[in-house]
Amino acid sequence: MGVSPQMKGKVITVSRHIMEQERMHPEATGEFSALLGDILLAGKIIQREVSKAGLLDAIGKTGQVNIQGEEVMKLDEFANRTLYQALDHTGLLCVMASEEDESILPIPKEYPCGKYVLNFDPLDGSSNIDANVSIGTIFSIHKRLDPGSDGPGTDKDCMQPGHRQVCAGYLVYGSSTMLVYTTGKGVHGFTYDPSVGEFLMSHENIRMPKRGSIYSVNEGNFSLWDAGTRAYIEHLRSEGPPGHPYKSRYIGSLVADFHRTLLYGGIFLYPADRKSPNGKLRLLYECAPLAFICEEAGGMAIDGKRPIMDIEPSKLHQRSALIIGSEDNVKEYLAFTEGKP
Ligand code: AFP
Repeated sequence: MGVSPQMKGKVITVSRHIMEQERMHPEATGEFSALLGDILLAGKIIQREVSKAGLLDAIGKTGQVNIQGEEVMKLDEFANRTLYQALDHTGLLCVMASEEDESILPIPKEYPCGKYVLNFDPLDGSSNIDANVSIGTIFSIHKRLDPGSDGPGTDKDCMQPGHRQVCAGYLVYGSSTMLVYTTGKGVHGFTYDPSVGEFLMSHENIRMPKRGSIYSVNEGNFSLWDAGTRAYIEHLRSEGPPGHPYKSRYIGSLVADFHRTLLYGGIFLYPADRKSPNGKLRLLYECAPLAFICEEAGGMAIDGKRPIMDIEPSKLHQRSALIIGSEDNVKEYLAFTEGKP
């Protein structure tokens, strides 16, 4: 990772960063920059509520169950509504899909439709809110399939494979709030400065270490995994790199576990198991966007066999296994599961 540009006396906001990148593309209309700006506006509002969660009656369960069969918490609903309302009227999107909603989210009839499609997980890791653990918003942007259309987008627009993403990113609401995003030209991190109300570049061109010594997995599921995955985790427990045993870290909040893996290297696994034979995490809202970021930073992301970015979704809420992280660690996992350690 390079020296923070702020250290060099430059203050780079997200809009300046995009503008500088777009200068290299004279055909750019500035619409994309506006779209990211609106996502960030929603992110600022969500982070404000997240930071107040302990003070207000905002935490606690609503008692409802979302389509994944999980309990919905009040902040999930708030984040979901905030993102939709920040983006429904902009004329930039033709459709949205959220992890919290069973069907696609159409643009209201009174507003024009645009050329982009947004998939998002409004508040990932929300079962951790009561414990003050870092949580996040994950987003994935595609172009609509029919560039000539100005009508409403469809399920198919939302169900494109990861390799067609034009942007992916996440906001992590932790000890500070950060945006990490890629448009396929490197991965960049911006930290929110509440005193100026802007995200300022703090991590330029993030590169994931080629190998790391941290593994992250819910080991409570050990007995449910296949033999290869069990053998791999047993290897990490017992071996580790010479003189440097592996460390185990698992928060249970994907954005936070991934963010650490991106910066420090290592591997995060949510493999398929007997309880969740197709994996637990959602392809469109969690796996594909993080896979785009990971690959752009030099890492690897697979579902156990195939690259996540190659998977053609067949359902809006499709689940997938996810093995993601430093290239050497993911290759080593593959060697174990393919029986060639
Ligand atoms: P919640 O949003 O319900 O907290 O789920 C979080 C999550 O989707 C993802 O962020 C975690 O990595 C994963 O689930 C944790 O799952 P386990 O509790 O099964 O380990």
